[in-house]
Amino acid sequence: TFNGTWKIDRSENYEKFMEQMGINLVKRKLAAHDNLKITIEQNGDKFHVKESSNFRTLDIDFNLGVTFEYSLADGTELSGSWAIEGDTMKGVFTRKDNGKQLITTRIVQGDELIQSYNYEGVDAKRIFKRG
Ligand code: MYR
Repeated sequence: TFNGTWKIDRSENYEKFMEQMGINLVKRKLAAHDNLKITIEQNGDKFHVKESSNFRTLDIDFNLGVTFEYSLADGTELSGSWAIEGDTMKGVFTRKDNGKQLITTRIVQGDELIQSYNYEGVDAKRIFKRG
C-alpha cells in the first residue's frame, strides 16, 4: 500500500533531470534540498495527496485514470493521470507549455517509496522513507 507519510531521504540524478526540465541553477540548488514530504491516502480509485516542501504545501485529489492538472513548484503546468499497473503507480503527464511528456512511477519497496521520473530521455529517482 502507498498509504502513509513519506519523507524524502535521497535522490538519484535529480539534478540532471531538473536541468533537462529547463530549471535554472539557483532553483535546482534549492530543489535539491526541498525537504519534500508527501502523505498518500488511497481509497479504491480515489487518492488524496498532501505535499509539503520548503516551497509550498498543497492538497491534490485525483482518481485513477482521470486527467487532472498539477503545477510544479516553479509554476510549470502539467496535465495527466495516474494508473496502477501491478504494484506500481504510473503517471503520464504532459507539460502544457511545450507538449512534452513527463513519466513518473511510484513503488513501495521494503520501507521505502521509490518515485522515478523520466523526461526527454533523462531518468531520475527520489527515494522516501516512512516518517
Ligand atoms: C501526486 O500524486 O503527488 C500529484 C501529482 C504528481 C504529478 C507528477 C509529478 C511530477 C513531478 C516532477 C517533479 C520535477 C521537478 C523538476
